[in-house]
Amino acid sequence: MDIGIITLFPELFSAVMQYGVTGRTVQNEQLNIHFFNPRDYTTDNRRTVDDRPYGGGPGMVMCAPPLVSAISAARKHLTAPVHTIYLSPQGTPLTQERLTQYASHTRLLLVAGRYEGIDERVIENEINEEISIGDYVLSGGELPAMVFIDALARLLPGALGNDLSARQDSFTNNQLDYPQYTRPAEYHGHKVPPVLLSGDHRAIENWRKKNAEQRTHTKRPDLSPIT
Ligand code: 4F9
Repeated sequence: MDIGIITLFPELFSAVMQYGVTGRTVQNEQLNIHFFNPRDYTTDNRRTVDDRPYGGGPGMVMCAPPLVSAISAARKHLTAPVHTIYLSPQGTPLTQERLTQYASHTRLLLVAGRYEGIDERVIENEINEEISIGDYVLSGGELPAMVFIDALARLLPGALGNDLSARQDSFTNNQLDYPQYTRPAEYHGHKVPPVLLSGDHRAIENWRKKNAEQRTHTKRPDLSPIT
């Protein structure tokens, strides 16, 4: 899979590119990440990427021309068509279900904004989909883009070394995961539920199913499990 990223701060992405499961997918080239920095597509001596909002008000807005030039360069490099996603609080909430769909796309382009946002005309003309990772405001789209990449990379074939663990994750079937335990079997007087030590696989499966349903109901009553 190829992912292009439009960002003023490509260095931030070392967090996902150099560590853990996501780092391994980059190392294996299951995931190829390509950066395009709008700063590199400016034409003035000061390399300006932002300006004051028309109509007044606080903060700055990312200008269309360097952003669109960076997007065009990315499309050319990735060979169009590329599904282009802008990470923003105005977007559709990201879900595990949507991520499983993106995992079969071969080319994605993520646009990370800074400041108060990007010129609306870029959204109208260049963006296929706006995605939000939650109802809060960050100082830029880079962290949401990294959240997106992390959640996606672990779904790529072979990324986990264990395909079962992806299917049993929280939110698969719109349900939370069951409780997990490991050694020691007793910790400060707290015992692991005995059924998990019983070796009775049917009983264990029933216990996990029941507990996943129970905790989804109590902790996340807004979720409707798919059974
Ligand atoms: C993007 C917040 C996606 C939540 C981008 C400031 C953002 C965001 N989900 N906040 N820039």
